[in-house]
Amino acid sequence: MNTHFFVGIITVSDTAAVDATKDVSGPLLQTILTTPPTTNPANATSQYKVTKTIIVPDDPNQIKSVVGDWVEHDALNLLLLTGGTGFAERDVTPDTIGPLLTRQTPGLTHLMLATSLLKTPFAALSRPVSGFIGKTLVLTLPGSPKACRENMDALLPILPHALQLVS
Ligand code: MTE
Ligand code: CU1
Repeated sequence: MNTHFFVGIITVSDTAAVDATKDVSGPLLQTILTTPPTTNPANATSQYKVTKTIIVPDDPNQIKSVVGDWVEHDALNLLLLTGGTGFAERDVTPDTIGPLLTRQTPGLTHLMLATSLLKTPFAALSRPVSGFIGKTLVLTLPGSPKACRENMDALLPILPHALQLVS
């Protein structure tokens, strides 16, 4: 089956919000999702179209406003956020997204943490949440490119099936 999934990517970072060239993880996530099947077998039966990208500072109101706008107007199948999942005071991404979710997907959160912990114990310092806002699947990834890569390695094989179930 050939399916198209529409994707939005939000980079949450005070640093990248003032200097977009500091955003490595946002573009990396886009590259991972749109890498052709020959080099990324997990993408073989699906095609991701990244239709929305933005950088916002670690600010709950700005995160909420973008997520609300995109979910309402852009019919996204998947919404990825990267950054702001840690223990610092300004890390507010999961706390902002959590209350917006209409259905939790604890299995996906578990998958992200379990596979990440096999790579590094520092994965315990991320506080990811995941779930649906309506029909949009929302995942909060850590900020580092390495962490994004490791999380996507775990998620990519199951994402098409997950997204097909609700589309
Ligand atoms: N997860 C994976 N898979 N690989 C990593 O290197 N780094 C951790 C963690 N999750 C890491 C990871 C570290 S060091 C931190 S501080 C937290 O993610 C939070 O990152 P964030 O605040 O940038 O979201
Ligand atoms: Cu860290």
